[in-house]
Formats: sequence, structure tokens, C-alpha cells
Amino acid sequence: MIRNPEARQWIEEMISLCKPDNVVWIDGSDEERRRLEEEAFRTGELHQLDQQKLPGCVLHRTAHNDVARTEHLTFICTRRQEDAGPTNNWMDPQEAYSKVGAMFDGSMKGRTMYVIPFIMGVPGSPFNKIGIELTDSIYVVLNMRIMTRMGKVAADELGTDREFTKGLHCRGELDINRRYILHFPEDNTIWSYGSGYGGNVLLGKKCLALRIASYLGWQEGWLAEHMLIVGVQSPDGETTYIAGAFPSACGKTNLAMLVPPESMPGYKVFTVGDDIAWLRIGSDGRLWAVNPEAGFFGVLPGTSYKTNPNAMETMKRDTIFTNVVLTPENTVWWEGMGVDPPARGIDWKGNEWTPDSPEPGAHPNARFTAPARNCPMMDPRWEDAAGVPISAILFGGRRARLAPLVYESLDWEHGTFVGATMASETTAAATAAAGVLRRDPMAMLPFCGYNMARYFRHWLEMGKKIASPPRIFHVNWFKRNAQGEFLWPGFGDNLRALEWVIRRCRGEVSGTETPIGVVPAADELNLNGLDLEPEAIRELLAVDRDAWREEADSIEEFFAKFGEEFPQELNAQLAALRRRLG
Ligand code: GTP
Ligand code: SPV
Ligand code: MN
Repeated sequence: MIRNPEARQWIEEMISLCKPDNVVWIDGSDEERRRLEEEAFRTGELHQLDQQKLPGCVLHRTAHNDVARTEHLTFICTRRQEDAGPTNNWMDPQEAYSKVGAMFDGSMKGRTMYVIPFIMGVPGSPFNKIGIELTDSIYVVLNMRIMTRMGKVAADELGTDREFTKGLHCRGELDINRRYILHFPEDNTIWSYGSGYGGNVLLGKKCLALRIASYLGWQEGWLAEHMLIVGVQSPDGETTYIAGAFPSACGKTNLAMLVPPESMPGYKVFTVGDDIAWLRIGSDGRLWAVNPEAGFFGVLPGTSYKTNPNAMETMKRDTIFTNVVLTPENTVWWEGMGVDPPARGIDWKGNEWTPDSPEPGAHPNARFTAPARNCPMMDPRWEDAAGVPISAILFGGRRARLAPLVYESLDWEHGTFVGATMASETTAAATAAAGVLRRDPMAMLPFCGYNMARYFRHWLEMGKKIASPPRIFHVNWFKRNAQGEFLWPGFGDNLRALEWVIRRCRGEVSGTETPIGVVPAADELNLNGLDLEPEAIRELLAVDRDAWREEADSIEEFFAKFGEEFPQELNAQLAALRRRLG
């Protein structure tokens, strides 16, 4: 099926390295899916759920030590260390190939290697990228089937002469001491050993569509970003497209699938993408965004008919549930699902569980994998090769203090500064401690495939080339009061902040200038039907100068680690912020 001679030669080499008993060439057909599922049910890799209630749905449990991305085991392997930059783990490519090559050597003996050709982006588009993932995991094949356009369509697109990313994955021993996620941007290659968790092993997603693609975008003049894309149709019928970069488990899927509150009649919201955006400058001088994925790999805990009904509808069929509770009815349950827990069940570790058990039944990073076409609110243009034109970019994080609900930067350069200085409390999406505030520029700290100082430079240069650049905003749905409660209701009510963003883009509101940017004036935020104390609103929009002066000191410290290549424009932005703060 794969005719590309370079691809065939590389696959032969990887077969000699991994020595699988069998090789299966994936075509993406329904018959193939049934066959793989049957086999995975037999081995226990997958569990079939009730097919009446959840048609096409299965459950998977990962190894206990393999539940999230392992950032400390993720490397950028470039010949020169400075090309990976100060924020990435770096390994010399020769050392990496030989060290992890030894792990791959014979690693698929007694196992089957699946050859998955896949496309990130729309088939037939000049902007798509092709990859081939070799894996020994049926779970990976079935996830890739949902998350990408794969099989025959991709092999055809690869043809005989297209370039492609070489992805190699082996589950290995699932031992955290023998686990590596390696990226070789100079060779367009990804090696992942020793894990079975999504972000580590679905190589089209974070590894290709962000780490490798960000490097390609830097060379080719575009941006690969950790962003949702959403279309908001205002009551007058005009649709505004907004892209938003929030760190992992900080609300991208939820904002992309937002349901307008009843008190905001006339609004309609459409999903384009929930995790990754590829951004290019169009011939009209605007920035255009494509979602390169074909499905969602979304957080389950906290997802309910109340918080995200569209996600709930999306996962009603043909969905892979990972690390949730199995109920006696052969369905699934997770914390925050909005329905009572079963009296007893099997938890994500495979143990007997009751609501009285001390540990949560679902892992905090439990996920669903579901096809985008299942989502009732997909934008009519979500598969357009050209993408959708972006009017506003949001940067946002999970910050209990400081950052107001929403503010606008002064221009693209200041907006780049706002993105570069983003900070957020860490979440269960990565294995390190959760709840620790860290800088996560543009939500790309774990996903930038090259030196981040150059990435900032690339953002600044892109801004100069976009004739009509999007306006850049910062949002924070997660500010808390002194009692530790969220000040803002979030979810559907986030449309209130988006409405202000859209009205700024249309020049309909003037806002209030503050030292950090423009915040909504007292009467500009639509609070109809919201029962919020005036004190809460005041706190949500407050700009505390003393706290921001401390923030400036912390930003200075953060910037210092980037060394000589760091753009002086961003230091100048910091100085200007300090001047405005007085
Ligand atoms: P990744 O898939 O890891 O990139 O995450 P994401 O950015 O798509 O985050 P997601 O939308 O899945 O939300 C993560 C968690 O935050 C879920 O438990 C949500 O219920 C919760 N969340 C999302 N939006 C809001 C909000 O506006 N307010 C509050 N309080 N919680 C939210
Ligand atoms: C994230 O962690 O940002 C995710 C999930 O979207 S994963 O694919 O595991 O990276
Ligand atoms: Mn993500």
C-alpha cells in the first residue's frame, strides 16, 4: 500500500531493528477496526462496553505509572544543544539513537508491528503533513484512527515522493526507568519507547503537530500552536473566529464546545478545533487557522451535561474511554460526570471500587478519544483546507490570583509579551506535581520543538508580516476569592468575556486602560442573568499594582534564562510595563 521508496526502506530498517513476529499494514477500513478490536478484547488490552448504551465504545486502562505525559523524559535531539534551547531537555542525536536504539532492538519479538500512514491536516491540502507511525499497540492504532486521517487515504497522499515524519513507538516494558520520548527535528523523526499513554504515543498529536511542526513552521514561516479554534456567531449573524492557547487541562476543549447561557439569546457557537492550531498568513493579509486533527482526546473528570453537553454527546458512540470507572451496567463513570456514582465498580487501576474508597475511581487525567464528526456543533468550515480567519487570539492560564478575567494587549508585540509571560498552575495532564504555578509561554513550554528564544522572535516577525493581525487578549477563568472559591462561573458564561473580545475587534467598546492593558469598563461586560456580587466583579477585573510589580520581577528572572538570543523587544516590553506601573 505504501509505495514511497524512502518510506519502504525506512520501514524495513525499523523491522530489522524491532524484530516483530508480524507486520500489519493499516488501511483504515471498518473491517480492520473490527478485527483489531476483537483481538484487543481477547488480550484484555480493551474492554467492550455495553453496545446498546454505548455503541462502538471501549474502555482501556493504562499501566499505573503511565497516566500522563512525562515531560522529564521528553527530549529534543538536535546536533547543537543551543538549537533545543534552555527550556527543553536535550540529548545528542547520536547518543539518543544508540541509547534508545538498544531498547528498540528486538523489542517487538513475539509482537506485531502496525504500520500506520496518517495525515495531520486535511487530505489534499497543500498545508497538510504526512507521518508514518510504527507501533506495537492496537490501542495506538485505534486512537490514531480517530485522531487523524489515516490508512489508505494517507498512503495515497504520501504517493512516491512526499516528505513524511518517521514515527517509531514501542510499549516496551512500560517501565518509567526505560521510557523516552525523543524528537529529532533535523531528521523529521520521533522515537517513543516505554509508554502507552496518549500524549507520549499518539505521535501525530503533540510530537508531530506541535514539536516537529513548530520547528517546520519556524523554517517555513507559519505557526504550530497549542490552541483551540472556535467560531462565535453574534446575534446579527456574523461569525468571529477566535484561537486560544491555554495549558493542558486549562479549558480549551470546554471553550471550543461552549454553549451560550440562556440569558445571551441569539448567539451560536461552532467548534473548529480543541487542542492544536496551524496558523498561516492568507493572501488577504489575515491569519488563518486549521485544526490538523480529526478527533478529540479530552479530559473526562469534570465533564458533564452541565459543564460540556457537546462533549457528552460527542462521546456517545465510537469512543475510547481511558482510565475511568467501569460500572456494573458495563458503562463508564468518572468524578464530576454529573450523575451519581455506581454503588460499586472497577476503578481505573482495575480494582474493586465504591464511592467510599479513599481514592478517585477515575484517574484525574482520564480521557476520551472521539471523532470530531460526532460533535453536534462542528463548524461548517472545520475541514476547509484554507482554515478559518482568526480575529482574536486568547492567552490564558489557571491563576488563583493576579490575572484579571480578561484584558487586551496594546498591539501584537505587547501581545507576544503577554503570551511569553503566561503562567499557570500545573495539572494532572503531566506527571509532575499538580497545582504549582509555572511560566508556560503560549502554553507551549512542553511542546516547542526548538529554542524558545527563537520561537519568541518568530512570533514577533510573524506579527510584522500580517497586514491585519488578530488582536491579542489574556483571559483567566480560574481566579479565586479569599475562601479559595472560583470567582467566575466559567464554562458557558465565558461567552460574556468572548462577547467583549468580539466587540473590541469590531471597535464597539473602548474599555478602560490599565498598566497591563485594556480591561472591560464597568458597563461593558454583559452580566445579564448572572447572579454575581459587585465585589466579585470588582475583584475579577482588578489590576493590583503592587502584585504586578512583583510579577514584573518574576518575569525578569524568567527572561534571564534565555540568554543572548532573547528578543530585546520583550525586555523593552517589560521595561514599559514597569514604567506604566509607576
Ligand atoms: P488538554 O486536553 O489537556 O489540552 O486540556 P484542555 O485545555 O482542553 O482543558 P479542558 O477543556 O478539558 O478542561 C480541563 C478541566 O478544566 C476540566 O475538568 C474542566 O471541567 C475544567 N474547566 C474547563 N473550563 C473551565 C472554566 O471555565 N471554569 C472552571 N472552573 N473549570 C473549567
Ligand atoms: C495535553 O496534555 O495538553 C493534552 C493531552 O492535550 S496529551 O495528548 O496527552 O498531550
Ligand atoms: Mn493539550
